[in-house]
Formats: sequence, structure tokens, C-alpha cells
Amino acid sequence: MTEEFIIPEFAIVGHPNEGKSTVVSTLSEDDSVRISQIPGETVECRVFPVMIDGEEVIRFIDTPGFQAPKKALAWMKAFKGSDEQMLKTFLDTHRNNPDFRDECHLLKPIADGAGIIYVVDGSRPLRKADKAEMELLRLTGRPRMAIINCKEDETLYLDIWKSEFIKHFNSIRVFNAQKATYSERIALLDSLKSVEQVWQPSLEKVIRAFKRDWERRNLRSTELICELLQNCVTYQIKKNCTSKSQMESVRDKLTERYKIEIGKIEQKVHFKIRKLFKHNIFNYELPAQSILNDDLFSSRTWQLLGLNPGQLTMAAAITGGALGAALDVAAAGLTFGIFTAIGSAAGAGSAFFGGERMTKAKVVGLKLGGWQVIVGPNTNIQFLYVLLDRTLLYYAHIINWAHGRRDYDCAKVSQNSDKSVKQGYTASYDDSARKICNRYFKDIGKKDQSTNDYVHKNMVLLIKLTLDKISGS
Ligand SMILES: Nc1nc2c(ncn2[C@@H]2O[C@H](COP(=O)(O)OP(=O)(O)OP(=O)(O)O)[C@@H](O)[C@H]2O)c(=O)[nH]1
Ligand SMILES: [Mg+2]
Repeated sequence: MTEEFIIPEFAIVGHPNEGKSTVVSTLSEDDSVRISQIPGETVECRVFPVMIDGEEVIRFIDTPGFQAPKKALAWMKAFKGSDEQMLKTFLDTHRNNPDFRDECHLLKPIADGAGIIYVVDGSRPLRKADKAEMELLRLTGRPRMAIINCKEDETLYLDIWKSEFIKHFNSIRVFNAQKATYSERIALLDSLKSVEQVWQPSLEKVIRAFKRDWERRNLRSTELICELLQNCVTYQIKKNCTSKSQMESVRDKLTERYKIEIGKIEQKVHFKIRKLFKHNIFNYELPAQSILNDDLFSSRTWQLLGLNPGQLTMAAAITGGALGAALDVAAAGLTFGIFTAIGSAAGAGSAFFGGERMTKAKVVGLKLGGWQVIVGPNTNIQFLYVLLDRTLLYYAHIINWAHGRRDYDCAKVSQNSDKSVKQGYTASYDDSARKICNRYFKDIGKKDQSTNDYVHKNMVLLIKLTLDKISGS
């Protein structure tokens, strides 16, 4: 950042329990912010800086809710000095006054130069105290924006709130702090530009930094996903046994271990993705109906994720044939639309998809006697698609979980639980995207360990584009 970069600073203020801390948590992507159903949770200001590349780019200040807004407003209206002096005098006069304890806390950062983000729960009616808060904030003369954070789906009062806001704020935005996506956060930052001209260049830089950071996270996620696919598809375990009678139990144990090890590889990657998107404190549970709760090797997983039978037959034909000319991502029109519009039916016949099929163990005789039981590498292409779908679904779950969202039950992620429809992304991949996956699968499965860079590059591009599409970036 250049020297003249001013770190924009915003105090998030409002009535107790309206969702101020939730807004701070979501905007700063910090899940350590204290949020509670009980009003009065935040009792002191706390600064939440947003760091990108080790540099602070913007900071949000969480504040306690107003305690006596009508009385504070009355004091300000009666104040005789200049506008500039008003806040400072209020703070000096009431420093030790318990009646204005919270006002002193919340007005301090504003007096020090922070912009104002006023948060209200727009699903409830407007009250006199709200009007007093708005008027008081207007009297401070500081740049200010109002955020309508609807806790309920109720929109009956929205227009009333909006028409009141127009009188007091430079900018108004509806922003659901529990559901806000990446693009909604960017849109909010963008509209902050209009509240104060001097912050415009800095906020533009902040937005660029946010976008660059997101791009980097998606690139890193892409690398992680490629590593996951490669490590899982090529994973192999062997065990020798000396008698035929042992064989069955060795095979069963090895198959079980294989599944556990694959599960561990997958979990590690999912954990890294979670960290990348700054979900540090809570273990964000999946919705109860999510297919991700099913075992990777369950037949339901194999039926609802990955390709459908027709696509699989074609995939088998491609991977069975010669590799042929490498596919050019741009020429394949991949940048214009990876997904086909047609919804994919899951198709019946779990035997065809059966998770068990892909973990089939091989038994080979050993020269010096005895046998070797081998599980992996996996030769079933559906394995790649199922793994990819599970990670893409996990990614979508993580990136769409706003950091301020804490109450698991109140805002369930709606995930399709219809058993006749595919629930992943890959069944909607168009022909060219599937070709890239098929060739990648064939390439990583090669015995000679050599890799075709072109095939790998195409797979990286495909996954990156998929992540960009999922996140709307
Ligand atoms: N359903 C729903 N609940 C929300 C939303 N935003 C906040 N909440 C809930 O509202 C309660 C209060 O949220 P906080 O963010 O702690 O509110 P606050 O304004 O900081 O409250 P104080 O610090 O007590 O002044 C918590 O239980 C939140 O989970 C929302 O958009 N939807
Ligand atoms: Mg709070």
C-alpha cells in the first residue's frame, strides 16, 4: 500500500441485540467475535482489523448497543457549542456517568474519526428509541451508512425503515449478516465508498485487495483439490498372507484400512480449505440432510454424486481409448460455461455405482509362496467424480457460511435431498469439462508416473473455474 493510504475505519453501532457483532464478524471474516441471543453481550469496543498480506487494510469496531439514546439526544440538542465540539464535550462530561456508559463507549471511536455503520433488525417495527439513535448519529456529522439486517423473513416494515433512513444516512443497504456471501460483502464495501469521498481511493484498494485475496484462496483450494484427487486415486496398500484361510480376513481388513486412509486424506484437505477461508473456531456442521454426511463409500453417495450412468459409459470409452490430442481449455469453450443447463437424474441401479466396487481388492500369488492382497490404485472413474463433488460441496458449504452465523438451526443451508436428482456439480459438467476430468484420471492412473502437463493444466483450470463459479467471483 502507498503511504497516503488511509485505513478506513467503521464503528458498527445500533440498538442492543440487533446483530451488530454479527455484521462485524461477517465483514471481518473473524469468527472470534462474541455473539449472543442475550442483549448486552458487547460491553466494550473491540477493534477487528482485516489483514491481507500482513497489512491492515480496513478495520471494523464492534460497540455496545445504545443505552439511553433519547436522553443522549436531548443533551446533544441542548448543546450550544460547535458540531465538532459536541461529541468531545459529551464524552468529557459523561465519562463517569453510569447513565451514558454505553453511549460513551460507542461514541468514542466516532469522535476519533471512524465512519458509522448503523445496524437495525428490519424485521421489527420502528420505535421512538430508533428515531432518537438515528437523529443522534446525524448530529455527529460523521459519514454514515445504515444496514438493514433482517433477523426474520418479515419484510412488512422495510419500507418504513427505508423512508426513515433516507432522512439520516448517506447510504442504505439490506445486508443479511448471517447469510451474506462473498459477492454481497464486496457489494457492501463498494457502497461504503459513497458515504465519504476521502475514503473512496482507500476503499477501492481494499476491494481490490479482497478480490486478490479471494483469487489466491481459490487458487490454493484448486491445488489442494488436485492433490486430493491424485493422492486418493493413486493410493494403494498391500499386505502379504501365507495361507488361503487368512486371505478373506486380510482382504476385509485392508479394504477397511483403505477406506479409513482415503477418509483421512479427504478430511485433511477439507480442514485446510476451512482454514483458508478463515473458519478457525467453530466446526461448522453440515445440514442434517446433506449428502456429505454419508460415507464416501456408501452407495447413496455414489448414486447422488458423480456422473450418471450414460455419462459414465462415455467416460469409460474415453479413458479406455488412446489419450489423443490434448484438449485446449479455451478452444473447448470452457471459459464460457462449464455447466450444462440440464439437471442430471441420478439414475437407479446402485449396483452400477456401488461404493464397494471401487474398493475391490486384488490378490496376486508371490514367487516365494503365499499371496499378496492389494487395494488401489482406484480404476473406477466415478471415484474421481465423487471425490471432486464432495470437495466442491464442502467448499460451497464453507464459503457460504458467513462468519457471523452461529445459530445452526435458524438458517439451514438448503441442500437438495431428492434422491432422484444428482446433488453434486460434476454431473452437470459439459462434455468438454468431463473430457478434461477423464483424461486427467487416465493420466494420474498411469503406471510410469510421468505426467502430461497439458492435461494437468486443463484440470487445474477447470477446477479453478468451477470454484470461481460457485463463489460468484
Ligand atoms: N436469524 C437471524 N439472527 C440473527 C441475525 N443477525 C444476528 N442474529 C442473532 O441475533 C442475536 C444478536 O446478535 P449480535 O450480533 O450478538 O447482536 P448485537 O447487536 O451485537 O448485540 P449486543 O452486543 O448485545 O448489543 C444473536 O443470537 C444472533 O445470532 C440474522 O441475520 N438472522
Ligand atoms: Mg454485540
